[in-house]
Amino acid sequence: MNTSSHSAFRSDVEAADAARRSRLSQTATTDIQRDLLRDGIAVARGALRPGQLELLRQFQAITEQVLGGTPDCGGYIDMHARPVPGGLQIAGARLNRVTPNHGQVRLQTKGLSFPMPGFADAASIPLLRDTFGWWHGDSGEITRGTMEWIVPSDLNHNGWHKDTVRPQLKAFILLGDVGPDAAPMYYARGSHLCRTDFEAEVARRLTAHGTSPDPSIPRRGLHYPAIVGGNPGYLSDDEAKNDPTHIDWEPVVLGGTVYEKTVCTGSVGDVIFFDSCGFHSGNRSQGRVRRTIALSSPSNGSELGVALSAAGCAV
Ligand SMILES: O=C(O)CCC(=O)C(=O)O
Repeated sequence: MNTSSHSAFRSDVEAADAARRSRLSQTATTDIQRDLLRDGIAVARGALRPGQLELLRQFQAITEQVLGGTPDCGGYIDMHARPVPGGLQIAGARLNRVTPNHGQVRLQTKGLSFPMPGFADAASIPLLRDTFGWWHGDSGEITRGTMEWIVPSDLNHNGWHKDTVRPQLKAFILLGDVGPDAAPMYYARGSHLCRTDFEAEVARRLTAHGTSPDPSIPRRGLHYPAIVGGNPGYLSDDEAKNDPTHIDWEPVVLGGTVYEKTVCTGSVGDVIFFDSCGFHSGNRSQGRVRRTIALSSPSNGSELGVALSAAGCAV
């Protein structure tokens, strides 16, 4: 893409985002939807009953057994399994450990050759379908799930960052209780609206570099992306406190702006929806393991497709 088509692309993407926000605010009917638009985050307590999570929780527990115990290091799980009548036959699972250890373990639906037991049932409850459907203007199908464990480590897996410059909905289902010692996520309320110069500056860095590491940005901090060279959506320690030693509910200062924050503690069955173009941060486990599944629907291409076509790009 040359410079002029890149600017045309940006302005079309911005127009598509503004159109989407306007559609969302006109069609919001629930408190969850209104909270999401205002704060960038909304918490639905007790959204899933224990019975609706049983298969997912059993699968997470069996994965731990096959691994030989609760993971003690961050990394990615490869699982070899196949569906058999009435269940799943698991031939083995392996944890590909990361160095340095950041404490985050992931098992992704997209890397499995079989449907993750319980995923479709949990993802199809009306609250999740309706919220994703409202957000994307479609049937609300959730296409991706990442089962996660956050285990104790010396390094935070994810300091303060924006995932994208464009609105993007994610949801966490808590598969176990999450107290302050189990790495609750932090979210800076209102930061998704990109109203301050600093928010705009981080969005500009992300637009310019995408997710490629940008060596011109100082990357200090006791969090994994700062050490391995994460993308410019991550804040360095001069801009944010990336590795708090204890969890608190005080406002947070990011790039000089003070935000109220949401601390994502909760009980099994709670669902936390958030717009990941706002600032959010992982935390280190202070002893207890966090068990969650993160849901998203990244295949939504309709509005981006319109913007790309308008900018003369093949889609
Ligand atoms: O797992 C967490 O606490 C942080 C999640 C996060 O940073 C993300 O989903 O982008």
